[in-house]
Amino acid sequence: MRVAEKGLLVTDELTERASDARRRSDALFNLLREDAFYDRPIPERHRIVFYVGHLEAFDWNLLKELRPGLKSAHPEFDRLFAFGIDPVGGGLPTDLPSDWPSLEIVRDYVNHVRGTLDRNLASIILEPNSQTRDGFPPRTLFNAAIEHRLMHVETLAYMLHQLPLDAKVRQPNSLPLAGPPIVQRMVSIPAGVVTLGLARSPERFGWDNEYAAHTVDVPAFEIDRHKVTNRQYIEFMAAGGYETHALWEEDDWNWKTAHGIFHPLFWKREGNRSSGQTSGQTSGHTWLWQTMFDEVPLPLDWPVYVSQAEAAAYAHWAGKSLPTEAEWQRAAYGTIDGATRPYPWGNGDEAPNAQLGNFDFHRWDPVPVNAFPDCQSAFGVHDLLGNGWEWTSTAFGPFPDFEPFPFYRGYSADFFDGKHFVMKGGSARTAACMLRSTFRNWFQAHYQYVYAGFRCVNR
Ligand code: AVJ
Ligand code: FE
Repeated sequence: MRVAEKGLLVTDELTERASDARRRSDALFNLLREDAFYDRPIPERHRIVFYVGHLEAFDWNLLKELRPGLKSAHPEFDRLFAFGIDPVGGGLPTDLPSDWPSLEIVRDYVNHVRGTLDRNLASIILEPNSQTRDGFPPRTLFNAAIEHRLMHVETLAYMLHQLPLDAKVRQPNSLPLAGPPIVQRMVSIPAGVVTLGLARSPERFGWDNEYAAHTVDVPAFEIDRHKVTNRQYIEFMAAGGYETHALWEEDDWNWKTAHGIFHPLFWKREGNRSSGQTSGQTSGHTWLWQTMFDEVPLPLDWPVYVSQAEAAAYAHWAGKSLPTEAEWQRAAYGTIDGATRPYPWGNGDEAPNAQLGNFDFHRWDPVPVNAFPDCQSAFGVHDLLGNGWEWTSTAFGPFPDFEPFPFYRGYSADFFDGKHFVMKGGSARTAACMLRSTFRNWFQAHYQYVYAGFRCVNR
Protein backbone atom coordinates (compact mmCIF):
# COMPACT_ATOMS: atom_id res chain seq x y z
CA MET A 1 0.00 0.00 0.00
CA ARG A 2 1.34 3.44 -0.84
CA VAL A 3 2.02 5.80 2.02
CA ALA A 4 -0.66 8.27 1.02
CA GLU A 5 -3.33 5.54 0.92
CA LYS A 6 -2.28 4.22 4.28
CA GLY A 7 -2.37 7.76 5.63
CA LEU A 8 -5.88 8.17 4.32
CA LEU A 9 -7.05 5.04 6.11
CA VAL A 10 -5.52 6.20 9.35
CA THR A 11 -7.15 9.61 8.95
CA ASP A 12 -10.53 8.05 8.24
CA GLU A 13 -10.28 5.79 11.24
CA LEU A 14 -9.20 8.60 13.55
CA THR A 15 -11.79 11.04 12.22
CA GLU A 16 -14.47 8.44 12.71
CA ARG A 17 -13.38 7.66 16.26
CA ALA A 18 -13.15 11.36 17.08
CA SER A 19 -16.70 12.03 15.85
CA ASP A 20 -17.94 8.96 17.68
CA ALA A 21 -16.37 10.22 20.91
CA ARG A 22 -17.97 13.65 20.39
CA ARG A 23 -21.34 11.99 19.84
CA ARG A 24 -20.90 10.14 23.12
CA SER A 25 -20.03 13.21 25.15
CA ASP A 26 -22.83 15.22 23.51
CA ALA A 27 -25.32 12.44 24.26
CA LEU A 28 -24.29 12.42 27.89
CA PHE A 29 -24.79 16.16 28.34
CA ASN A 30 -28.13 15.80 26.56
CA LEU A 31 -29.34 13.60 29.43
CA LEU A 32 -29.28 16.60 31.71
CA ARG A 33 -31.99 19.08 32.45
CA GLU A 34 -30.60 22.58 31.84
CA ASP A 35 -30.41 23.80 35.44
CA ALA A 36 -28.38 20.74 36.49
CA PHE A 37 -25.30 21.98 34.61
CA TYR A 38 -24.41 24.25 37.51
CA ASP A 39 -24.68 21.45 40.10
CA ARG A 40 -21.66 19.81 41.70
CA PRO A 41 -22.77 16.20 42.33
CA ILE A 42 -19.29 15.19 43.57
CA PRO A 43 -17.87 17.66 46.13
CA GLU A 44 -14.25 16.97 45.06
CA ARG A 45 -14.91 17.86 41.43
CA HIS A 46 -15.91 20.88 39.37
CA ARG A 47 -19.49 21.78 38.55
CA ILE A 48 -20.78 19.97 35.46
CA VAL A 49 -20.56 23.08 33.25
CA PHE A 50 -16.78 22.94 33.59
CA TYR A 51 -16.70 19.65 31.68
CA VAL A 52 -18.70 21.07 28.77
CA GLY A 53 -15.87 23.53 28.18
CA HIS A 54 -13.09 21.20 29.33
CA LEU A 55 -13.36 18.62 26.56
CA GLU A 56 -12.82 21.26 23.86
CA ALA A 57 -10.27 23.33 25.81
CA PHE A 58 -8.26 20.15 26.25
CA ASP A 59 -8.43 19.30 22.54
CA TRP A 60 -7.49 22.84 21.63
CA ASN A 61 -4.56 23.10 24.07
CA LEU A 62 -3.24 19.73 22.92
CA LEU A 63 -3.77 19.92 19.17
CA LYS A 64 -3.14 23.56 18.33
CA GLU A 65 0.62 22.96 18.06
CA LEU A 66 0.01 20.83 14.96
CA ARG A 67 -0.75 24.03 13.03
CA PRO A 68 1.56 26.72 14.32
CA GLY A 69 -0.05 30.10 13.86
CA LEU A 70 -3.60 29.00 14.65
CA LYS A 71 -5.25 31.71 16.72
CA SER A 72 -7.35 30.99 19.76
CA ALA A 73 -10.81 32.46 19.80
CA HIS A 74 -10.86 32.60 23.59
CA PRO A 75 -7.54 32.32 25.46
CA GLU A 76 -9.29 32.92 28.77
CA PHE A 77 -11.54 29.88 28.31
CA ASP A 78 -8.56 27.83 27.09
CA ARG A 79 -7.15 28.36 30.59
CA LEU A 80 -10.38 28.34 32.62
CA PHE A 81 -11.33 24.95 31.26
CA ALA A 82 -7.84 23.46 31.00
CA PHE A 83 -7.66 21.22 34.08
CA GLY A 84 -9.96 19.31 36.39
CA ILE A 85 -9.36 19.02 40.13
CA ASP A 86 -8.60 16.17 42.51
CA PRO A 87 -7.81 17.69 45.92
CA VAL A 88 -5.82 15.44 48.27
CA GLY A 89 -6.49 15.82 51.98
CA GLY A 90 -9.53 18.10 52.21
CA GLY A 91 -9.65 21.52 50.57
CA LEU A 92 -12.90 21.24 48.64
CA PRO A 93 -13.71 23.83 45.95
CA THR A 94 -15.90 26.74 47.03
CA ASP A 95 -16.78 28.46 43.75
CA LEU A 96 -20.38 29.49 43.09
CA PRO A 97 -22.55 28.82 40.03
CA SER A 98 -22.36 32.51 39.23
CA ASP A 99 -18.56 32.24 38.92
CA TRP A 100 -19.04 30.29 35.68
CA PRO A 101 -20.00 31.59 32.24
CA SER A 102 -23.45 30.86 30.86
CA LEU A 103 -24.11 27.59 29.12
CA GLU A 104 -24.84 29.44 25.92
CA ILE A 105 -21.43 31.08 25.89
CA VAL A 106 -19.67 27.83 26.75
CA ARG A 107 -21.50 26.05 23.95
CA ASP A 108 -20.46 28.76 21.49
CA TYR A 109 -16.87 28.17 22.56
CA VAL A 110 -17.31 24.41 22.01
CA ASN A 111 -18.69 24.88 18.51
CA HIS A 112 -16.03 27.37 17.62
CA VAL A 113 -13.17 25.13 18.76
CA ARG A 114 -14.61 22.12 16.94
CA GLY A 115 -14.97 24.10 13.72
CA THR A 116 -11.43 25.49 13.87
CA LEU A 117 -9.85 22.14 14.65
CA ASP A 118 -11.83 20.31 11.98
CA ARG A 119 -11.05 22.86 9.28
CA ASN A 120 -7.37 22.96 10.04
CA LEU A 121 -6.31 19.53 11.16
CA ALA A 122 -8.17 17.10 8.93
CA SER A 123 -5.34 16.67 6.46
CA ILE A 124 -2.42 16.70 8.86
CA ILE A 125 -1.77 12.98 8.82
CA LEU A 126 -1.43 13.02 5.06
CA GLU A 127 1.54 15.29 5.33
CA PRO A 128 4.66 13.17 5.02
CA ASN A 129 6.90 13.14 8.06
CA SER A 130 4.68 15.47 10.02
CA GLN A 131 5.45 15.37 13.69
CA THR A 132 5.00 17.38 16.85
CA ARG A 133 7.78 19.60 18.12
CA ASP A 134 8.76 16.74 20.44
CA GLY A 135 8.90 14.24 17.61
CA PHE A 136 5.60 12.41 18.12
CA PRO A 137 3.43 11.48 15.16
CA PRO A 138 0.25 13.59 15.09
CA ARG A 139 -1.89 10.51 15.59
CA THR A 140 -0.48 10.13 19.10
CA LEU A 141 -2.05 13.49 19.93
CA PHE A 142 -5.32 12.58 18.19
CA ASN A 143 -5.48 9.35 20.16
CA ALA A 144 -4.79 11.23 23.39
CA ALA A 145 -7.63 13.64 22.60
CA ILE A 146 -10.05 10.82 21.77
CA GLU A 147 -9.23 8.73 24.84
CA HIS A 148 -9.26 11.79 27.09
CA ARG A 149 -12.80 12.55 25.93
CA LEU A 150 -13.90 8.93 26.36
CA MET A 151 -12.43 8.81 29.86
CA HIS A 152 -14.51 11.84 30.73
CA VAL A 153 -17.58 10.20 29.20
CA GLU A 154 -17.05 7.57 31.90
CA THR A 155 -16.17 9.85 34.80
CA LEU A 156 -19.07 12.13 33.85
CA ALA A 157 -21.34 9.10 34.12
CA TYR A 158 -20.17 8.72 37.76
CA MET A 159 -21.03 12.34 38.25
CA LEU A 160 -24.46 12.19 36.62
CA HIS A 161 -25.12 9.02 38.61
CA GLN A 162 -25.10 11.11 41.79
CA LEU A 163 -27.65 13.64 40.56
CA PRO A 164 -31.24 13.37 41.76
CA LEU A 165 -33.18 11.17 39.34
CA ASP A 166 -35.38 14.04 38.19
CA ALA A 167 -32.35 15.98 36.95
CA LYS A 168 -31.84 13.41 34.19
CA VAL A 169 -33.83 12.31 31.18
CA ARG A 170 -34.52 8.66 31.79
CA GLN A 171 -33.14 6.22 29.19
CA PRO A 172 -34.62 2.84 28.35
CA ASN A 173 -33.40 0.16 30.72
CA SER A 174 -31.40 -2.65 29.22
CA LEU A 175 -32.68 -6.16 29.78
CA PRO A 176 -31.64 -7.49 33.15
CA LEU A 177 -29.24 -10.41 32.90
CA ALA A 178 -29.42 -13.33 35.27
CA GLY A 179 -26.89 -16.10 35.73
CA PRO A 180 -27.09 -19.40 37.55
CA PRO A 181 -26.35 -19.34 41.29
CA ILE A 182 -22.87 -17.97 41.85
CA VAL A 183 -20.20 -20.36 43.00
CA GLN A 184 -17.60 -18.24 44.73
CA ARG A 185 -14.28 -19.95 45.18
CA MET A 186 -10.63 -19.16 44.87
CA VAL A 187 -8.49 -20.09 41.88
CA SER A 188 -4.82 -21.05 42.30
CA ILE A 189 -2.36 -19.15 40.17
CA PRO A 190 1.04 -20.84 40.06
CA ALA A 191 4.21 -18.80 40.45
CA GLY A 192 5.27 -17.36 37.12
CA VAL A 193 6.11 -14.36 35.06
CA VAL A 194 3.84 -11.68 33.61
CA THR A 195 4.47 -8.70 31.38
CA LEU A 196 3.33 -5.28 32.55
CA GLY A 197 3.37 -2.24 30.33
CA LEU A 198 3.48 -1.53 26.64
CA ALA A 199 6.47 -1.96 24.32
CA ARG A 200 7.35 1.37 22.71
CA SER A 201 6.14 1.34 19.12
CA PRO A 202 4.71 4.04 16.89
CA GLU A 203 1.87 1.72 15.89
CA ARG A 204 -0.01 1.42 19.15
CA PHE A 205 -1.18 4.21 21.38
CA GLY A 206 -0.72 4.08 25.12
CA TRP A 207 -0.53 6.77 27.80
CA ASP A 208 2.84 7.69 29.34
CA ASN A 209 2.17 5.56 32.45
CA GLU A 210 1.84 2.38 30.32
CA TYR A 211 5.52 2.50 29.30
CA ALA A 212 7.78 0.68 29.35
CA ALA A 213 7.09 -3.04 29.03
CA HIS A 214 8.81 -5.15 31.66
CA THR A 215 8.36 -8.58 33.19
CA VAL A 216 7.58 -9.29 36.82
CA ASP A 217 7.94 -12.58 38.70
CA VAL A 218 4.78 -13.26 40.64
CA PRO A 219 4.88 -15.82 43.48
CA ALA A 220 1.99 -18.31 43.64
CA PHE A 221 -1.29 -16.98 45.04
CA GLU A 222 -5.02 -17.66 45.04
CA ILE A 223 -7.58 -15.18 43.73
CA ASP A 224 -11.37 -14.94 43.94
CA ARG A 225 -12.96 -16.44 40.85
CA HIS A 226 -15.55 -13.62 40.78
CA LYS A 227 -15.71 -10.06 41.99
CA VAL A 228 -17.05 -9.68 45.55
CA THR A 229 -20.85 -9.31 45.40
CA ASN A 230 -23.29 -7.14 47.33
CA ARG A 231 -24.45 -10.38 49.01
CA GLN A 232 -20.97 -11.04 50.37
CA TYR A 233 -20.49 -7.44 51.40
CA ILE A 234 -23.64 -7.54 53.52
CA GLU A 235 -21.99 -10.21 55.66
CA PHE A 236 -19.08 -7.89 56.31
CA MET A 237 -21.51 -5.14 57.34
CA ALA A 238 -23.56 -7.50 59.50
CA ALA A 239 -20.35 -8.58 61.21
CA GLY A 240 -19.77 -4.95 62.21
CA GLY A 241 -17.13 -4.31 59.56
CA TYR A 242 -17.67 -0.56 59.54
CA GLU A 243 -17.43 -0.40 63.34
CA THR A 244 -14.30 -2.52 63.77
CA HIS A 245 -11.27 -0.24 63.95
CA ALA A 246 -8.79 -3.12 63.63
CA LEU A 247 -9.95 -3.87 60.08
CA TRP A 248 -9.09 -0.40 58.77
CA GLU A 249 -5.89 1.42 58.03
CA GLU A 250 -5.61 4.40 60.37
CA ASP A 251 -6.10 6.96 57.59
CA ASP A 252 -9.08 5.06 56.23
CA TRP A 253 -10.71 4.76 59.63
CA ASN A 254 -10.36 8.49 60.21
CA TRP A 255 -11.78 9.27 56.78
CA LYS A 256 -14.71 6.89 57.30
CA THR A 257 -15.44 8.30 60.76
CA ALA A 258 -15.15 11.94 59.71
CA HIS A 259 -17.62 11.39 56.86
CA GLY A 260 -19.98 9.12 58.79
CA ILE A 261 -19.69 6.38 56.17
CA PHE A 262 -21.16 3.01 57.07
CA HIS A 263 -22.30 1.56 53.76
CA PRO A 264 -21.35 1.69 50.06
CA LEU A 265 -22.22 4.98 48.39
CA PHE A 266 -24.50 3.34 45.83
CA TRP A 267 -26.65 1.78 48.55
CA LYS A 268 -29.64 3.71 49.90
CA ARG A 269 -31.62 2.80 52.95
CA GLU A 270 -35.19 1.99 52.15
CA GLY A 271 -37.44 4.55 53.90
CA ASN A 272 -39.66 3.03 56.59
CA ARG A 273 -38.13 -0.34 57.00
CA SER A 274 -34.75 1.04 57.95
CA SER A 275 -35.98 3.23 60.80
CA GLY A 276 -34.43 2.42 64.13
CA GLN A 277 -31.80 0.20 62.60
CA THR A 278 -28.18 0.68 63.30
CA SER A 279 -25.57 0.05 60.72
CA GLY A 280 -24.51 -3.32 62.06
CA GLN A 281 -27.98 -4.83 61.84
CA THR A 282 -28.75 -5.09 58.24
CA SER A 283 -30.26 -7.47 55.76
CA GLY A 284 -30.64 -7.53 52.01
CA HIS A 285 -34.20 -6.33 52.23
CA THR A 286 -33.51 -2.99 53.80
CA TRP A 287 -31.34 -1.63 51.03
CA LEU A 288 -31.92 -0.11 47.63
CA TRP A 289 -29.28 0.34 44.95
CA GLN A 290 -29.30 3.61 43.09
CA THR A 291 -28.93 2.84 39.39
CA MET A 292 -28.32 5.56 36.81
CA PHE A 293 -32.02 6.24 36.31
CA ASP A 294 -33.77 4.37 39.10
CA GLU A 295 -33.71 2.81 42.53
CA VAL A 296 -33.98 -0.98 42.76
CA PRO A 297 -33.93 -3.46 45.64
CA LEU A 298 -30.28 -4.26 46.30
CA PRO A 299 -29.17 -6.69 43.55
CA LEU A 300 -27.36 -9.26 45.62
CA ASP A 301 -25.42 -10.81 42.74
CA TRP A 302 -24.02 -7.56 41.36
CA PRO A 303 -20.45 -6.62 42.22
CA VAL A 304 -20.25 -4.34 45.24
CA TYR A 305 -18.95 -0.87 44.30
CA VAL A 306 -16.84 0.69 47.04
CA SER A 307 -13.78 2.84 47.67
CA GLN A 308 -10.39 1.17 47.98
CA ALA A 309 -10.48 1.83 51.74
CA GLU A 310 -13.71 -0.14 52.12
CA ALA A 311 -12.44 -2.89 49.82
CA ALA A 312 -9.28 -3.25 51.91
CA ALA A 313 -11.29 -3.43 55.16
CA TYR A 314 -13.47 -6.18 53.67
CA ALA A 315 -10.41 -8.12 52.51
CA HIS A 316 -8.90 -7.81 55.98
CA TRP A 317 -12.12 -9.09 57.56
CA ALA A 318 -12.15 -12.05 55.14
CA GLY A 319 -8.55 -12.86 56.12
CA LYS A 320 -7.38 -11.98 52.62
CA SER A 321 -5.79 -9.07 50.77
CA LEU A 322 -6.36 -6.95 47.71
CA PRO A 323 -4.31 -8.10 44.73
CA THR A 324 -1.26 -6.19 43.62
CA GLU A 325 -1.31 -4.83 40.09
CA ALA A 326 1.10 -7.62 39.03
CA GLU A 327 -1.06 -10.33 40.60
CA TRP A 328 -4.17 -8.97 38.88
CA GLN A 329 -2.30 -8.80 35.59
CA ARG A 330 -1.09 -12.38 35.92
CA ALA A 331 -4.55 -13.70 36.86
CA ALA A 332 -6.09 -11.87 33.89
CA TYR A 333 -3.53 -12.12 31.09
CA GLY A 334 -0.96 -14.69 32.22
CA THR A 335 -0.76 -18.31 31.16
CA ILE A 336 0.89 -21.36 32.61
CA ASP A 337 3.73 -21.20 30.07
CA GLY A 338 4.56 -17.60 31.01
CA ALA A 339 3.14 -15.94 27.89
CA THR A 340 1.03 -12.78 28.41
CA ARG A 341 -1.98 -12.46 26.12
CA PRO A 342 -3.83 -9.36 24.93
CA TYR A 343 -7.25 -10.20 26.41
CA PRO A 344 -8.32 -12.57 29.17
CA TRP A 345 -10.94 -14.51 27.21
CA GLY A 346 -10.75 -17.38 24.69
CA ASN A 347 -7.32 -17.60 23.13
CA GLY A 348 -6.73 -14.05 24.15
CA ASP A 349 -6.93 -12.43 20.75
CA GLU A 350 -10.62 -11.75 20.12
CA ALA A 351 -11.46 -8.03 20.21
CA PRO A 352 -13.98 -6.91 22.86
CA ASN A 353 -17.63 -7.41 21.87
CA ALA A 354 -20.97 -7.31 23.64
CA GLN A 355 -20.99 -11.08 24.25
CA LEU A 356 -17.81 -10.93 26.27
CA GLY A 357 -18.57 -8.49 29.01
CA ASN A 358 -20.40 -5.49 30.41
CA PHE A 359 -18.40 -2.65 28.81
CA ASP A 360 -18.36 -0.23 25.89
CA PHE A 361 -21.60 1.62 26.74
CA HIS A 362 -24.10 -1.19 26.16
CA ARG A 363 -25.55 -0.76 29.65
CA TRP A 364 -25.69 1.87 32.34
CA ASP A 365 -25.49 -0.42 35.34
CA PRO A 366 -23.85 -3.62 36.54
CA VAL A 367 -24.97 -7.20 35.89
CA PRO A 368 -24.44 -10.29 38.08
CA VAL A 369 -20.79 -11.20 38.46
CA ASN A 370 -21.29 -14.47 36.55
CA ALA A 371 -23.37 -13.06 33.68
CA PHE A 372 -20.58 -13.40 31.10
CA PRO A 373 -19.18 -16.92 31.46
CA ASP A 374 -17.10 -16.50 28.30
CA CYS A 375 -15.08 -13.78 29.95
CA GLN A 376 -12.64 -15.96 31.84
CA SER A 377 -8.89 -15.99 31.83
CA ALA A 378 -6.53 -18.86 31.02
CA PHE A 379 -6.62 -19.68 34.75
CA GLY A 380 -10.43 -19.60 34.97
CA VAL A 381 -10.84 -16.22 36.70
CA HIS A 382 -14.12 -14.60 35.62
CA ASP A 383 -15.47 -11.17 34.74
CA LEU A 384 -12.10 -9.44 34.58
CA LEU A 385 -12.99 -6.83 31.97
CA GLY A 386 -16.11 -4.73 32.45
CA ASN A 387 -18.87 -4.69 35.06
CA GLY A 388 -16.75 -2.50 37.34
CA TRP A 389 -13.08 -1.63 37.69
CA GLU A 390 -11.15 -3.58 40.29
CA TRP A 391 -9.05 -1.95 42.99
CA THR A 392 -5.52 -3.17 43.52
CA SER A 393 -3.25 -2.55 46.52
CA THR A 394 -0.63 -0.98 44.25
CA ALA A 395 -0.06 2.74 44.61
CA PHE A 396 -0.10 4.39 41.18
CA GLY A 397 3.50 4.96 40.18
CA PRO A 398 5.88 4.96 37.25
CA PHE A 399 7.00 1.80 35.49
CA PRO A 400 10.76 1.49 34.87
CA ASP A 401 11.81 3.94 32.11
CA PHE A 402 8.71 6.09 32.60
CA GLU A 403 8.86 9.40 30.78
CA PRO A 404 6.07 11.95 31.06
CA PHE A 405 4.52 12.86 27.71
CA PRO A 406 6.09 16.24 26.91
CA PHE A 407 2.76 17.47 25.53
CA TYR A 408 0.98 16.67 28.82
CA ARG A 409 3.56 16.31 31.56
CA GLY A 410 1.15 16.11 34.46
CA TYR A 411 -1.25 13.49 33.07
CA SER A 412 0.18 10.72 35.24
CA ALA A 413 3.11 12.18 37.15
CA ASP A 414 0.89 14.57 39.13
CA PHE A 415 -0.75 11.52 40.72
CA PHE A 416 2.36 9.57 41.75
CA ASP A 417 1.75 10.63 45.34
CA GLY A 418 1.03 7.39 47.21
CA LYS A 419 -2.61 8.45 47.62
CA HIS A 420 -3.84 7.12 44.29
CA PHE A 421 -4.18 3.40 43.60
CA VAL A 422 -4.21 1.42 40.39
CA MET A 423 -7.52 0.03 39.17
CA LYS A 424 -7.70 -2.55 36.39
CA GLY A 425 -10.48 -3.98 34.23
CA GLY A 426 -13.22 -1.59 33.18
CA SER A 427 -16.86 -0.70 33.79
CA ALA A 428 -20.07 -0.69 31.76
CA ARG A 429 -19.11 2.84 30.68
CA THR A 430 -15.51 2.10 29.63
CA ALA A 431 -14.89 2.43 25.89
CA ALA A 432 -13.54 -0.69 24.17
CA CYS A 433 -10.27 1.04 23.20
CA MET A 434 -9.34 1.32 26.88
CA LEU A 435 -9.81 -2.37 27.56
CA ARG A 436 -6.24 -3.00 26.36
CA SER A 437 -4.23 -4.99 28.86
CA THR A 438 -1.78 -2.20 29.62
CA PHE A 439 -4.32 0.53 30.40
CA ARG A 440 -4.03 1.70 34.02
CA ASN A 441 -6.72 3.66 35.79
CA TRP A 442 -6.30 5.29 39.21
CA PHE A 443 -8.21 7.12 41.91
CA GLN A 444 -7.71 8.11 45.53
CA ALA A 445 -8.29 5.35 48.10
CA HIS A 446 -11.21 7.31 49.52
CA TYR A 447 -13.00 7.96 46.25
CA GLN A 448 -16.39 6.23 46.43
CA TYR A 449 -17.94 7.51 43.21
CA VAL A 450 -16.19 5.32 40.69
CA TYR A 451 -17.75 2.18 39.22
CA ALA A 452 -15.25 -0.03 40.99
CA GLY A 453 -15.30 -3.14 43.09
CA PHE A 454 -12.67 -5.70 43.90
CA ARG A 455 -11.70 -9.30 44.39
CA CYS A 456 -9.40 -10.72 47.06
CA VAL A 457 -6.25 -12.82 47.08
CA ASN A 458 -4.53 -15.22 49.47
CA ARG A 459 -0.78 -15.54 49.43
C1 AVJ B 1 -7.30 8.38 34.37
C2 AVJ B 1 -9.63 8.58 34.81
C3 AVJ B 1 -8.04 8.92 36.58
O1 AVJ B 1 -10.42 11.39 35.26
O2 AVJ B 1 -8.88 11.93 36.67
C4 AVJ B 1 -9.09 13.18 32.53
C5 AVJ B 1 -8.32 10.91 33.38
N1 AVJ B 1 -7.06 13.12 33.28
N2 AVJ B 1 -8.56 14.42 32.43
C6 AVJ B 1 -9.26 11.38 35.65
C7 AVJ B 1 -8.16 12.38 33.08
C8 AVJ B 1 -7.33 14.38 32.88
C9 AVJ B 1 -8.20 10.60 34.85
N3 AVJ B 1 -8.30 9.13 35.15
FE1 FE C 1 -9.59 16.03 31.65
